Amino acid sequence: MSDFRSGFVAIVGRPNTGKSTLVNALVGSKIAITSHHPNTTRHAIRGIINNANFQAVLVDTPGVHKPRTLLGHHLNKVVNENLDSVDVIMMCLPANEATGAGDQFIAAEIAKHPRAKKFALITKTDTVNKKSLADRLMTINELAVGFTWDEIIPVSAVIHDQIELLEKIIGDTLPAGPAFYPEDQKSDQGIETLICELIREAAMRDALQELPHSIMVTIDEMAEREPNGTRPFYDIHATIHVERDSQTGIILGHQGQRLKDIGMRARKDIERELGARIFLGLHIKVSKEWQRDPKLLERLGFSDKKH
Ligand SMILES: Nc1nc2c(ncn2[C@@H]2O[C@H](COP(=O)(O)OP(=O)(O)OP(=O)(O)O)[C@@H](O)[C@H]2O)c(=O)[nH]1
Ligand SMILES: [Mg+2]
Repeated sequence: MSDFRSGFVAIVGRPNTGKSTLVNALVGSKIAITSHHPNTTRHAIRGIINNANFQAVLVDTPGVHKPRTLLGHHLNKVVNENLDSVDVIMMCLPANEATGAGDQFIAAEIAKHPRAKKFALITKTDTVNKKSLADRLMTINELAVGFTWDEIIPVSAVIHDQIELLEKIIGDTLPAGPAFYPEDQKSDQGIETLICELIREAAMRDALQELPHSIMVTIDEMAEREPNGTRPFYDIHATIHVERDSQTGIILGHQGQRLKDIGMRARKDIERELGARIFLGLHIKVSKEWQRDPKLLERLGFSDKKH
């Protein structure tokens, strides 16, 4: 009998705690966009670790927070739905931040899933010294009320510290079972979604305070050109949606320079992920209050039925 192992691992935590960066490090490929702004991740994204002895399906989730908009409610719902059926729950707690009410809320949610193994990951360990890490360990231990952490593992995705160890622990923890996805697949995300995400990441990068939350990206058209050379060539037209008229100017920048920079950055990332050359045409549109519009949210995949 084969001793192959497989299973689902949910990555949860407050916004900005390093969940997506960690998933990318574990999968070894950029499948989820990251930024220093909270609430970067908006959908549950599956990233797949394919090892000779196991397949782990990591579910990167949106950071849990107090929702202020319909989108915010959907994000929290996505997390809860994803906790129901997983084998392992990993909660990310940054080494350089204290435990807060949000963490207690998440820990209480985790406690409702007795079947799942529970890991606390102290993320961003490169930002603190040994002494603070030891203190942080104590507070994280106390966070588990009504359950105990199966492991508390300090990691740094940025300097790749303890990532291999974490991968090994995940593999050892999963139950016996066959692979869920083909072994060359790294994510469940469609290519068009990934393209939208990479454009959103580029647009978010130097954006100020609340603008990142207002940005949403859709693809208008994507077509492959007649083959001419060794690498495929795609024409892609996408729209960057913002919520207010004033935000159009911010995205455009002086003489359209900011939009050009966004396009250049996104094009590089997309070409790398597609293994193809592309033309990227970016357009800006004001979609007022899209975060509060149930119809628009549903079109974007934030419906009650899907997640
Ligand atoms: N120094 C350091 N920074 C990190 C590390 N991991 C993530 N970060 C930074 O922390 C910020 C947030 O990272 P994300 O991976 O986007 O966090 P997230 O938890 O997915 O955030 P949401 O999707 O908004 O919930 C980014 O600026 C990352 O570069 C780490 O190991 N070390
Ligand atoms: Mg994220």
